[in-house]
Amino acid sequence: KKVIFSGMQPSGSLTLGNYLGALKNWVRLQSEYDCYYCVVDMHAITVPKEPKDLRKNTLEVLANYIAAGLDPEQVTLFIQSHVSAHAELGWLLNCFSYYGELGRMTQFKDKSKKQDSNAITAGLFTYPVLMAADILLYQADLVPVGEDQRQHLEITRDIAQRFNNRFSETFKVPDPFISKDGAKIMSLQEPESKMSKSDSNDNSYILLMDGADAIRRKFKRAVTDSEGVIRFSDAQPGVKNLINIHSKITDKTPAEIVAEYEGKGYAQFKDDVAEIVVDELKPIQEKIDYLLKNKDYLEKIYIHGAEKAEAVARKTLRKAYKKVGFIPRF
Ligand code: AQP
Repeated sequence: KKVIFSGMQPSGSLTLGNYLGALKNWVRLQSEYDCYYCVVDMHAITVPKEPKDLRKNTLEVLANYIAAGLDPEQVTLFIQSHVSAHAELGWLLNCFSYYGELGRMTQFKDKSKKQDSNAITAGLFTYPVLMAADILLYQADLVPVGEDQRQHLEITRDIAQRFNNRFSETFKVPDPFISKDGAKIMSLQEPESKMSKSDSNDNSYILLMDGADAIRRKFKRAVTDSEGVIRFSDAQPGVKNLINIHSKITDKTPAEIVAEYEGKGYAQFKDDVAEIVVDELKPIQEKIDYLLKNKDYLEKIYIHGAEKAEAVARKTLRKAYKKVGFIPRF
C-alpha cells in the first residue's frame, strides 16, 4: 500500500477550511492507503501559545479527526511530540536547508508580518523543515494538504532530493495530493485571505465545533460586495467563497449553484449556505462532544498510534543518521 502522511496544528480548534480543504480528503483516502495522521503540536508552539490552550486544542483536534470519519483501527493517529524522531530528523534537516529558501516561504512572510519583529521565533522560520521531517520519516508517497501548503511540499521535495543526491537514496520524494476542487476556503471577513484557525477575529472562521446559532450569525455577517448578483468570479471573492463552500459540501458545481440562485439576493443565499453547513457539521459535532467526554478512549488511541508511528520513524532516522556519519550506539 502507498503511504500517506499529513497533520494539522492544534493552534486552535479546526475550521471549516481545515475540514473542506484537507480533512474530508483524508477520510476518503483512508481505506486505500497506509495513512499516518498527526496532531502537530510542535508546530503549534512556533507562535506564542498558552499551555492550557495547547493541551485542550490537541485533544480537540484528535477528536475532530475521529469525528470527521477517520477510523483509528484503519489509520495511525498520533501526537507529534510523542515521537521524538520528528525533532531529531528536524534538526538534521535544518543542516541541509538554506536560509534563502526558507525566507521565501509565503506562510513565514505572512505570519511574521503579524508578529512584533522581536517576537518572530527561529522555530517559525524553520517550520517547513520540521514539516519535511514529519513527512520524510514515514517515506510518504502522498501528502494530502490544502492549496495553501503547496509551497511547503515543494521545499520538502527539494530537501529530500538534496539529501538523496549528497549521500544516496534515503528518503522517498513525496508528491502533494491536492484535490482539483480543493479550493482554498477564505476568511468570511476578508475573503482575500484564507480562513485560519488562529485569526484574531472569530467572525472570520467557522469552527467544526461552532453551534448552529454561531454558524448562522457568522454567515449573515460574511463580507460580500455591492454587485448584488450571485456570480462565480474573482471580482466577487466573498460570494465566490460562499459558492465554493456550498459546492464542496453539496457536490454541485459552481455553475449549477449560480443557476439555482439566479435573480435571488445575498441574504437568502447566505442563509442557505449556513443551513448546509449546519447540517453537514451536526453529526460530527455530536461525535466530538461524545469523544471529549471520553478522554480515556482518546488516550488509548494516541498511545497506540505513537507506538506504531515510532517504529517506522526510528527506522528512517537511523538510516539518515548513518548516512551523515553519526556513529550508531547499538
Ligand atoms: N482556508 C483553508 N482552505 C483550505 N485548506 C486549508 N487548510 C488550512 N486552512 C485552509 C489545510 O488544513 C490543513 C491543516 O493546516 P495546519 O493546521 O497545519 O495549518 P495551516 O495551514 O496554517 O492552517 P490554519 O487553519 O491557517 O492554521 P493557523 O491559523 O495556525 O496557521 C493543511 O492541509 C492546510 O492546507
